[in-house]
Amino acid sequence: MRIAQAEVVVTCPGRNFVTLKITTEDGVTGLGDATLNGRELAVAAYLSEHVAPVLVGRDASRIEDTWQYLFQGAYWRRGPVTMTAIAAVDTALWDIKGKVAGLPVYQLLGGACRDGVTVYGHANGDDVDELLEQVARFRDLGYRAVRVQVAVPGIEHSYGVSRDKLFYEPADAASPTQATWSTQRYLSFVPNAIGRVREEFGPELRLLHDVHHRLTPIEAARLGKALEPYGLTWLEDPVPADLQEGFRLLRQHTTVPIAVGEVFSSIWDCHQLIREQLIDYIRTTVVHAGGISHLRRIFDLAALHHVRSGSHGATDLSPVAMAAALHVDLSIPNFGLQEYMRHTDETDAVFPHTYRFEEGCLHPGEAPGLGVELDLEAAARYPYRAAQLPTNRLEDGTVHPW
Ligand code: CS2
Ligand code: MG
Repeated sequence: MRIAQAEVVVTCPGRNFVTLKITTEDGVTGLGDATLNGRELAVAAYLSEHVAPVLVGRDASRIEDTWQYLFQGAYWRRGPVTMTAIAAVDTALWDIKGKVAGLPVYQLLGGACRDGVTVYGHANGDDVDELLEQVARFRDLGYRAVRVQVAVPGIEHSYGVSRDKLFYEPADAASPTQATWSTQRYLSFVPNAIGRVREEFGPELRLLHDVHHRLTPIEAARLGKALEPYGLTWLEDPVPADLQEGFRLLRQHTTVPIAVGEVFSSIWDCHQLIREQLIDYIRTTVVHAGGISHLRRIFDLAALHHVRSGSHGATDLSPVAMAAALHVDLSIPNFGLQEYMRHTDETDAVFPHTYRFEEGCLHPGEAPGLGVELDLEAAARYPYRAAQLPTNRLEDGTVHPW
């Protein structure tokens, strides 16, 4: 089963997506998401210039061998662009293997470990009252877990607060939007806001909060302690995770569960966090961390160390990545939670899919492969539009993590 063609499709049905489509000589097709928000064309060029030419003629059934060939063969290892490109190839080959076998990918991964994949949505508000309304809306839609974000008075463009409440798109301009940050204002406002949500919705609804890499370990420890009474499922990206041992300090001070990993591209970015049990949820994704094969490797290491999965699932990951994530989520023993931000109708029309949301859970469906297709005609109606993620500065003008 040789690969006959590998095409890169860039489309913008509301936001940019890069998709790799691999076709075998017998006409079986497989899809892989290759979207890296704000850097889409770098991955598209990596794939079309350097990867597609060496895929043609290779045996499509040799998934692990192809992964190793692309990873070790490039010499320049890791990094988000490389790992997103490899992920797209890996995912597309799993899709093909499933279609050839006539089985959904989760069956090839060992079969279902649960009936559905519990997901969380994003409730956010310009103030606490609007946040409470939005949490109620998500609860009424059937969600059992909700991420809560609120605008902090005095902070312009607070992270996680969106205009359209169902679809969150931070890459909102061709030149990065400028946001501001004040740790003092944030720490003095957010714990009470989350306390109000817990008080209003009772103990059962699972609540999460994303700090988006903005605190130092000791500041994050203060936040963690303040949030302990509200029983969060997780506190996400409390500090930038470049320094893995930085989490030790935070861990010594608080019992709030910690989740990190959406910006990681490999097991080497998180092995210390996992081995030392410095985190509770690893949030690597199928699209940015080397595909289904490498994500499984990370989650297997995590399973040994009491760490659960919590894959990133923002709107800037296409339905192809969402479907692939669901097959992995369904089949691993240490699944924790899956992020689920809905796509626009235009995106869903470009990527028709079999996964469905019911009573707070997603299920990938029973179609062979991933259960997602790419409508090329629809995709062609939405040309690429330059869009970058915001940057962030302190009140005195110093650059700070966004
Ligand atoms: C976020 C993302 O979903 C999340 O947890 O941190 O929205 C992130 O900001 C975007 O994926 C960046 O592209
Ligand atoms: Mg996040």
